[in-house]
Amino acid sequence: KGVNLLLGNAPRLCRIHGPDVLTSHPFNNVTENIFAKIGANLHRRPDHPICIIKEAIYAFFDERHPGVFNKLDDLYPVVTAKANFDEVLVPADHVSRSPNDTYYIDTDTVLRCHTSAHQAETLRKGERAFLVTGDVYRRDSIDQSHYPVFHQMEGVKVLDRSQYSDAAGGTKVAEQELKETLEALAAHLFGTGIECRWVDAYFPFTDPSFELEIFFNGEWLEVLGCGVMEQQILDVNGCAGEKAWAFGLGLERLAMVLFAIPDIRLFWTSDKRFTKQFKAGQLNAKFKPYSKYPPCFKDVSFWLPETGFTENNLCEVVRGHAGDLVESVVLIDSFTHPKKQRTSHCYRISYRSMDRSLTDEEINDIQDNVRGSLSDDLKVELR
Ligand code: FA5
Ligand code: MG
Repeated sequence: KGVNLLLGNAPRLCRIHGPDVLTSHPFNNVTENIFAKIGANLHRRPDHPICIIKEAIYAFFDERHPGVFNKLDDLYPVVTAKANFDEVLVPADHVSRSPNDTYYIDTDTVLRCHTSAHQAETLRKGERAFLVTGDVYRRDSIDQSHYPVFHQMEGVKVLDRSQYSDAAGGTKVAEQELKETLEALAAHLFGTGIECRWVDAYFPFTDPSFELEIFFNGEWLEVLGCGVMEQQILDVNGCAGEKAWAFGLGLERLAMVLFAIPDIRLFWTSDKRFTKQFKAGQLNAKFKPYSKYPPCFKDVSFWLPETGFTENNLCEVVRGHAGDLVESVVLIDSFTHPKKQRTSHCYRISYRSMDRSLTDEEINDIQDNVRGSLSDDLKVELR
């Protein structure tokens, strides 16, 4: 079949610059179901929860800093690797650059994996405070809060010179203003009854860096990353010597907390029982689950190939066959055979539709296809 091991079962054809231009490139790892999501623009459908939360965040910034933030929500998700990585100082050997993590159209072109891809170009256009909202794409694990296509809102604000006297002072002021702003945003969205905590983090483009987590459904859920922008990004993009802060919000995660949406796949359903529960401007809706259908668990065990194995490739294979019927993929056992020096993994795949009951037959078919691709494309030895 000539399938690149590293890239799993990717098709080799992808439209890039609009509907008429097709390109094929051996590095392309964009699968059909991912490709089909481009242009869905959930963040621009007024009655969709992602758009509702976007508007609520806009309202917060308009109230706090009237007329200051410029809002962009229609930047194309196909960007250069340079914009996605180099311009935000992602090191050449950083894991996020791997085709295990990022969807590549060719070696120089990716589906943006974060809205930070637009930081540098927007600064170069002369913007000094802006919000960039868009769909982002990542090869990632599968569970209730991870989906390969999701939405982020990037916020950047360059400080006024009058706010600080030297670089160190500017960093302090930026950190403080950033944290105050995001805490006020959380209070604006969720009220003060919500439990939040700051966690130290690392991003190549900020220093210091933080993540904000919210306690939701019995767990700490990471909702955003942020920090004081690296000086170099400002210096080479028309803001020499200035100070700025930046954040990247996960809009699905925020919407899950606000509307009590238990599973990230629901954002993609067209089931009226979901969509009719949300209306533009209504921030107090709480999702009422329609009857929960039973999950079906399937375990799959295999010896890892000597050529290497990554969980993201497994997840991509499962999504390729199951689409949104897969709820989670969890490693439940791993051991290395002492004599053979080979490692075996056992994964539990949970299948569940949010809209209907599944039949044994359709799940068995999907599972057979998954097993087939695992051995044919990922070269594992099924047990
Ligand atoms: C970033 O993407 C940084 N660009 C954020 C940033 C911007 C930091 C500006 C500093 C300055 P991270 O990979 O942590 O960071 O993702 C940001 C948020 O996106 C996460 O906190 C989470 O809310 C959301 N997110 C990440 N992966 C997924 C996923 N697979 N599905 C749904 N939401 C996700
Ligand atoms: Mg993170």
